[in-house]
Amino acid sequence: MKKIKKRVLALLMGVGLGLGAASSAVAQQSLEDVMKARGLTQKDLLAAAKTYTPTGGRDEYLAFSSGGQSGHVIVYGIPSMRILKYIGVFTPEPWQGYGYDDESKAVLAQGRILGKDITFGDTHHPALSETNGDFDGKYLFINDKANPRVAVIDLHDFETKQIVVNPFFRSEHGGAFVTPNTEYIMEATQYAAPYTEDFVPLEEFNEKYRGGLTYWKFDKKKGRIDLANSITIELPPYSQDLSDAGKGPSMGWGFTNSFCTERYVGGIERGRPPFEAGCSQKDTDFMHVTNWKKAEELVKAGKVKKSKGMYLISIEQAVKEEILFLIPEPKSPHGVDVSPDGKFIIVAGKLDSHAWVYSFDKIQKAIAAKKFEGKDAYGIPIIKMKDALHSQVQVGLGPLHNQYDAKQCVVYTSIYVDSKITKWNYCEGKVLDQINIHYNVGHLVSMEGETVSPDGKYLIALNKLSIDRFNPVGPLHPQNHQLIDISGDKMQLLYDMPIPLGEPHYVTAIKADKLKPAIRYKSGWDSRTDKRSQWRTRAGREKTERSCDTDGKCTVHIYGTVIRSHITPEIIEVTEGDTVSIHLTNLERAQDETHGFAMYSQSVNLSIEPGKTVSTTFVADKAGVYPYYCTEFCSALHLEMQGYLLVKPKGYKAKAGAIQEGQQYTKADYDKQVKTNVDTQAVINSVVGFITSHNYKDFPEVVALVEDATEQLGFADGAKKKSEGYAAKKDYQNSTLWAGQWWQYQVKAADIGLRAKTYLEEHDAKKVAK
Ligand code: K7E
Ligand code: CUA
Repeated sequence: MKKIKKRVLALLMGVGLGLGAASSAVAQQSLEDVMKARGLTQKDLLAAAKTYTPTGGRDEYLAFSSGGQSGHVIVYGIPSMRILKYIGVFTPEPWQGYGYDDESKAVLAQGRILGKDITFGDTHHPALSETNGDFDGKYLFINDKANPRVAVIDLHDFETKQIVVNPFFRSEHGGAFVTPNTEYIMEATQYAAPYTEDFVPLEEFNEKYRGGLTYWKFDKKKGRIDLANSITIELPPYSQDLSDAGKGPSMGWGFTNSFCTERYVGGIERGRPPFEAGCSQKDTDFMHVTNWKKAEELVKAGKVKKSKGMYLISIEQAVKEEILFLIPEPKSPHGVDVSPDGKFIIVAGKLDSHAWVYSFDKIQKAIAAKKFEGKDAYGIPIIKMKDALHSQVQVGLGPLHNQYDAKQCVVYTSIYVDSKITKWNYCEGKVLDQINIHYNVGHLVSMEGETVSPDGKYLIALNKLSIDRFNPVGPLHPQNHQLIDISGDKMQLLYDMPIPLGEPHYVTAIKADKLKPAIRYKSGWDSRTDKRSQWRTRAGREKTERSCDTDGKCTVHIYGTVIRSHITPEIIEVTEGDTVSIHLTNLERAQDETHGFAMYSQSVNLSIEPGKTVSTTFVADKAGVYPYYCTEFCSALHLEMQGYLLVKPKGYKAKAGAIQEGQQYTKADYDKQVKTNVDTQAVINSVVGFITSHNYKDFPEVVALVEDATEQLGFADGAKKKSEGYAAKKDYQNSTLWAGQWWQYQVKAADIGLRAKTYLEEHDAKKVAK
């Protein structure tokens, strides 16, 4: 205690730590010295200069990466490649309390399948919401391949708000892809399965197994997917793969790849050739062309029946209404990507060395003229490849995905087998440049490359293998994202970033200034439903309510608060067998003042950001003592942010007598504490003097800090009055303790004031006449 006081006071007095000497020693080292010592070339230095972001610096773009098997989303900055956040989506994430508080458990519960909790997701493709074909920075969607689900993340707070389960599919891959005004989110199956929940033998694969494509309706006002107005188009049991939505002239249409149009069913253990052989026999597979605008009109005209809560268009109806067509595409294709102007669709065939460029105009002409080469086994008209193709370009062995540049007609294709990126011109069919990748690149992403106006600038290769790029950490290697400068004619590799969290199939990158995330919640906010929480409470209104039903089952609701640095209540008493619901509201208004809440043996960890109200509910089924505490180091007295849940045995009779303090205080103790407080106040006043004598109002960050400090000083004043009240009654025990609390608030105010002072100094604030 004494030591802390001394240290804080030393800081307040501005005692230096001798950093000046150390920094001058660093300055004596020249750039050449460092290059020599670390074996760096001029090229390395240039790359470093293009990515290095000095302290306090910001990134130009933010990337949202799939977290693969982790079921999360990873957020990082470009070009610094610094990871900023993992967002819990399909999987619990304790730091955010995701899956540990009642509110987020309800979100995860939306993703239950066949009555089971699914606490894992295989995330593949994140997609940002769009307005007029451009990213608007409002929402992010991501799919789960293992369980056919799509999640909605609100970029106002970077939290998962909704999970929807596809009622027809048993797996999916072709999601999430949005239409140009986020009217719909596309999600296509991968492995065909019956639409019914019963057993269907594989002998009936062709007749009863089905693929499909769901257009999930997005309600932009509510920020939620609207199942009741979503549309599923039944598709043949081909393995549908990725999708993309048309734009510009192709607005209203969607494009979905497929593989295994052979409809082969394996059985290696029965002596049958495996799936991989049977699914790659034909020279071509099918691109599915769907007209969602027309499907929507059919729905509006009342022509589409509902099934499992949404609209379902059968293959038969889709053919009859001319909203579904097929076009042959290169064998076992992967990416399908619509050009920024909406005129071309590029498909890369994994088992081919070509990228195929289709012309939307030609596709439309063939449809208008009803010029088809025939029908597939399900009666779907097939447009002749030659009638739809613009060109075929040799880009390398095993092309997978495509991303567009800001430069006209320029596209980048990931070449998996050759471990390369190929830059080429799709209008003229000409390869422009190639760069080696380490190794086996899957997806690639350029800045806003999926929109009507790509920014170019950077490209990231998302590699399947990292092999020798990093320090070895055991047989399971990190993933490798490689940053490439594409601003010039030649691509330049800038940086390798290891990602230690699942296979990040796809990334989408947005201009950072389009995002406007909140700093705090409105007070008493349930962030998962985006409404004021029914469990919120305010300072001084904390309460405990216990109610029992006729069977004698009791529930205790605790309406509590957290603020630097105490949890109210600090002592909770319940009886064995009670259901306990603790609801905590963070009263802080200051930036970054999150408190946590963890408790012994209950698997509870809450993250309570400023303004938020979160709850945890459990049955106190065993009598005992359960300490709880704050898990965020929120102030110097953070360790003291603690409390006890006391679970009393049934029928327990309280013992007589009060809680005995370990220390007894006298008038001398009281006087000493008051003197410290008076001295501290003098220092605070000098810091306040410094701040107010400068143009601090020109710095919103400092204004916020000053507001916070003022609030702390208000609390200090309250404690001071209590302390003086007890002193007047000569109760030096309570007067000393409250004087201590008064000092705690002063320390917090001083801490904040110093942060404000440092900020002003670092930003060369001007002195102003008062
Ligand atoms: Cu891994 Cu888009 Cu799922 Cu390709 S996907 S690599
Ligand atoms: Cu709140 Cu530590």
